[in-house]
Amino acid sequence: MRVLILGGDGYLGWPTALHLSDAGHEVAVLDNFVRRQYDHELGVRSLVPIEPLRARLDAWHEVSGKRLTSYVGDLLDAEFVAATIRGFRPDAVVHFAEQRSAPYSMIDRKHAVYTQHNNVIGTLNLLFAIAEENPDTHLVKLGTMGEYGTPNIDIEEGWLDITHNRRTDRVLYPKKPGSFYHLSKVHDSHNIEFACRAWGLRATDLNQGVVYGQQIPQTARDPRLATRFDYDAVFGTVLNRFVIQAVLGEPLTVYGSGGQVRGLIDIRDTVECIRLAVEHPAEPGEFRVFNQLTEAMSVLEMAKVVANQFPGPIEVEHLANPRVEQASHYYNVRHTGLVELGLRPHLLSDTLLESLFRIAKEHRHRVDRAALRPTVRWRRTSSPVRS
Ligand code: NAD
Ligand code: USQ
Repeated sequence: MRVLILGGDGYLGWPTALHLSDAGHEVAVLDNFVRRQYDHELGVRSLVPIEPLRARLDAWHEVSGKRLTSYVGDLLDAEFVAATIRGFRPDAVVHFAEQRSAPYSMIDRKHAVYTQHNNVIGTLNLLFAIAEENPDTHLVKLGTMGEYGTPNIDIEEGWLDITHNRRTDRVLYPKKPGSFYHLSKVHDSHNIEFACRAWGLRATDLNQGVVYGQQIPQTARDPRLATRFDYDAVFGTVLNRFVIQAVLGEPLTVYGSGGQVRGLIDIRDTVECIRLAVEHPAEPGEFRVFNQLTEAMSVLEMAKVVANQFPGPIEVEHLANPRVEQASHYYNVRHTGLVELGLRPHLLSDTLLESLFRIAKEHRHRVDRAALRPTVRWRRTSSPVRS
């Protein structure tokens, strides 16, 4: 299949491109490198050094004999998006290309507006380009489990059958997201569902949990193929941060009591879920939703898993929670769709974190410890990005 990966220079987009190329698909990547600019803005860098896209593409050609096509440009440029769809004529478009940090979206008004504009308008431009240029294209869109929040009822896969005053209907599952970033994903989901209904587009919305890990077999084939590994309080995700904090001998920063539960997924399962979604497209007019997580765990349990596996003493520090989130709550998520398509998950409980500790150790000299402490506070309308 011909697959276009939007955000193909990012943490997840790059390994996904290699995984799909290795599986025999004809792959193109598109990116505007804005993620590399956020690093400059925040004064941080990926723990593992990453090559420029051009060097990555050459390295993949050298080790695999396969070439990926690249498109450099912005999803906010509607003509560029349309021309890319017209030129590459993808069977599937995998859309990772959004500002994806909740703390970044909560820095201040400017960052909130940027996040929603970039994400919502970029996705709208894409929907119009697909509808006008190649409406049979299957859109595989990265959503997030955070769209649902933490409701006191079971979380279904995107849709909910409800009976109200003796009448029954199937509605999009109610959303209660916890940041302006997570809200941007809710807005996207509604726009995509409408485009499926109005124009007969086919789409799969993947509500993914928090990703951990840094390597997949394809990126491990050459150091020039490495993907990024973020540890800072704005872009680092919780488990990756705990691993790096452990290696540095820093306390694991649990926000609040750590009772908040989140869905988790190993990066090796992320790329496999995308392959499964691409190879089993939604029907024309269908807005299909999968919950892309493999297990759910409280933040304190995650800290305990890291502490138990780390071969040294670990301190857990409970910080006053900078976010607004429920400290203890019900959490029960259905996530059977991808397993039915053939996913065989790597569970954290069974995975050795040893290789992640090794990667973190190798690059620990690149860490800026000051960037580990959270400074963005949800209850304020403006926060500094450094303490
Ligand atoms: P990332 O920031 O590393 O990658 C996103 C890429 O998209 C970057 O390379 C960036 O330059 C590019 N991009 C952003 N806006 C663009 C635009 N307007 N035009 C062109 N390119 C643009 O993020 P990631 O961690 O790889 O996440 C990818 C997707 O998966 C995001 O949509 C995110 O919301 C979702 N997701 C991530 C996680 C996680 O834990 N990392 C979990 C659930 C969902
Ligand atoms: N947390 C800590 N300590 C830390 C960092 C985080 O306790 O040092 C807690 C947070 O309070 C939160 C949880 O860990 O309860 C997850 O935080 P996170 O920063 O790892 O993840 P989040 O902000 O939710 O965002 C990440 C990705 C985002 C994706 C989302 C999936 O950055 O792109 O959409 O995970 S989900 O969480 O399912 O919405």
